[in-house]
Amino acid sequence: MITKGSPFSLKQYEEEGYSGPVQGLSLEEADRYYNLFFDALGQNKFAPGPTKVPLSAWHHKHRWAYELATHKSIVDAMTQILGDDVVLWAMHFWYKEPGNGKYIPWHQDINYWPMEPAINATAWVSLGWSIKENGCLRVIPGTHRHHVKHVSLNDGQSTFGEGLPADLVDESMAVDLEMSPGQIAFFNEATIHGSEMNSSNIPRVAFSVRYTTPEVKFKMEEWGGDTSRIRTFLVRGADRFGYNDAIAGIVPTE
Ligand SMILES: O=C(O)CCC(=O)C(=O)O
Repeated sequence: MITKGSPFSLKQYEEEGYSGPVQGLSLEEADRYYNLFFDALGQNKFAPGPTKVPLSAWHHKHRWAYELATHKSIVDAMTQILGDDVVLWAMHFWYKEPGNGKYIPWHQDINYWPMEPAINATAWVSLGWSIKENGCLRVIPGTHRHHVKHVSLNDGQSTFGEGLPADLVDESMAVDLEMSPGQIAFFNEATIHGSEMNSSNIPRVAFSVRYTTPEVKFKMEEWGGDTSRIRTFLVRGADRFGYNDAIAGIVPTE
C-alpha cells in the first residue's frame, strides 16, 4: 500500500531498524532527478531498458547527484540518527528496468563493508514508483540487532552471489515499502532487506545513500585500496578524528 508518507520516526528506526516512507523530495524534485538519471544513462525515459553503465558513486562526478545525496531531508534525518557530525560515504542507484528478472536476496549490508566500528544509516530514495509489481524494497522489522553471516547462494537469478541463509529469514514478517516519487525509507547497517524482480512495465528508479560518523574508520586495505566507490564527505558538523583524510572526496563542480 502506498501511503502519503509520515515524518521520520527515530523511535521506529531504533526499535524496528527502519523508518518510512517519508515524503523527502517534492514531486518536482523527484521528477527533475528522474530525468537526470535517464539522461546520465543515455536513455529515453519513455523507453527504459537495461544498462551497462556502472551505477555507483555518481556523487563523485555529477554535481546534481551530490546535491541529491545531500538533500536537506536526508541530512536532517541523518543528524537525528547519527548526531551532529555526519559523513556521506557511498551512493548507488538501484535501477530495475521493466521485466528485469533478477531479485536482490535478503541480506545485511554490514557483511560487505570495511567499517570499524560498524555504524551506518542508509536512505533509500524512490525517484519514480516503487510498488510490489516492480520489486519495491522489502525489510524485515526488528532484525537489526543481530549480525548473521552471509552464505553463497548459487542462484543465477540473484543480483548478489551471497546473501542470508533462507532458514534464518522469516519472510512472513517482511514489510513491502511501496513508495511514490520522492519518498524515502531509512534503515541501518544490519536491517535485513531485499527485493523481488521487476515483473511490470514500470521501471524502478531508486538510489541509496549511506552515512556514518567521523569516528568510523574505513579499512580501505580490505577493499584493495579501491576508492572508486568509497570516499568520505563531511556534510555537517566537524571531524575531530581525521581517520579518513586520505579518502576525502571532492565535491564535483558540475
Ligand atoms: O534496492 C533494493 O532492492 C536493495 C537496496 C539495497 O540492498 C541497499 O540499499 O542496501
